[in-house]
Amino acid sequence: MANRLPVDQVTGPDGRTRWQRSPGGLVTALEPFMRQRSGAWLGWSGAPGPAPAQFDHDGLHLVPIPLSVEEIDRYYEGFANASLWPLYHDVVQPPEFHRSWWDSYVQVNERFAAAAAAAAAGGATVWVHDYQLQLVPQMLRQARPDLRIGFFLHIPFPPMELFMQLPWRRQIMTGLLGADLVGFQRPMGAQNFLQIARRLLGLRATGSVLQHEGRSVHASAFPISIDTRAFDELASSAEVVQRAAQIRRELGEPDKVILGVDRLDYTKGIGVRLRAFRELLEDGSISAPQTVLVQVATPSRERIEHYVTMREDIERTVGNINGDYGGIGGPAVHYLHQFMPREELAALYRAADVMAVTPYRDGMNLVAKEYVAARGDLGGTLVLSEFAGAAAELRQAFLVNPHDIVGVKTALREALELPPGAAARRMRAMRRTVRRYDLEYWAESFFTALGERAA
Ligand code: ADQ
Repeated sequence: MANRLPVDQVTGPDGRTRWQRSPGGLVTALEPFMRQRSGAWLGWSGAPGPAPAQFDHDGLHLVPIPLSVEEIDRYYEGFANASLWPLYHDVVQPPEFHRSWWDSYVQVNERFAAAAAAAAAGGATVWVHDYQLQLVPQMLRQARPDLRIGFFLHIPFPPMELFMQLPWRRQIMTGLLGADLVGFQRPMGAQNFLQIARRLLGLRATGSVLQHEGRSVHASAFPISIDTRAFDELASSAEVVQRAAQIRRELGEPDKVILGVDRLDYTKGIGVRLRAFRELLEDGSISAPQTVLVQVATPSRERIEHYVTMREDIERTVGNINGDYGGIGGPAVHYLHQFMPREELAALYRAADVMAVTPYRDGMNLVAKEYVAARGDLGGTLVLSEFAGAAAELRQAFLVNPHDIVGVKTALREALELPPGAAARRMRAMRRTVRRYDLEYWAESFFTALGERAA
């Protein structure tokens, strides 16, 4: 169960509607996993109003849950994305708290819990995902004590000092404690959760196990990953390799290509990257169009004000850089605000000399892992923020503090200048990590731990 189903309803040019895979990290991660199992995926269809009946799509059984226009506004864009999202990402933007948003969050969580209670067989396992549904575990346990309940948080779980700002901190904690197992991306998330449970609720903890209402609740880290083998295969296919060469031709055969791929979100540090790139051009360390930056920014949360102003800022900066450093038919920054097929993304990864991933805070960041998976040719270097969960595993990347612009510039320069042999050594080591700790490993270890906990 997740806020969103893995599909969107789209209307074709002929006026007929059909379902199409939806973007985002959670869907990318879970879709291949669900495909291999029987079971249902419960979530919102992405459109307001009454939900369509349950249906099968491309090997998945989908159960749509309705959201009204007002709920999309208050529960989703309000409480989930303007209260919890910034609060859990180190308050890089100030979170807003409104009681009407909270009331809607409770109401929608009740609806999701009721839908899971109705759909689950006796003694079934329910896996609840992410910050939109933190109250569901407890609600579901009340309705269906026979179920085994796991919860996984895809974004960071904040330190106590920040979490304590939340007016409904007790309710959120109690909601999560309804699960048998609460999973986080990094050990720090689990530690924060355990500390808050002890200090705020006075619970007893032994290691990573809390005692709550006569039950044990286990909290631990399960770093998410990708279907590495599938992505590697895709990126090594003749079509993708050819397309990568064609992309470089279309870019005007530059010496070096730097790439950024992100949802257009203020946590992702797109502005940091642009600033560093601009300063490198300014001080003559690089020049355009010999070195270009390709920035793919996926449209995201376009009705939320912060996102609108951030997009304007980024697009103005791109315009400034191109005005100052571009030539006719040769921009310094190639900026694409659009969704892309997986093949095209894989070709871009394959065409890039340096992948720049510079979030201020990120649960994991699958783009970093996809880039590594795509480089079966052992080419390319990765510049990665220390504040992305992926930094704990991809130690051979050029790790940077995105708040330190000088450090980001230095890392970009070093990554651009790294000799191919040294780059290949780093890439080989990172590829070993993402091949071993792939999506299947993640899901299996979560399920094994859940089985052991609830047995
Ligand atoms: P996201 O914040 O969405 O995920 P991320 O992990 O980087 O971020 O995943 C983005 C996904 O979308 C990647 O699979 C990427 O390939 C895809 N994508 C990006 N731009 C695209 C485009 N233009 N067209 C098509 N696809 C595009 C949240 C958390 C992350 C966590 C994931 C999974 O914020 O920290 O890693 O969940 O847990």
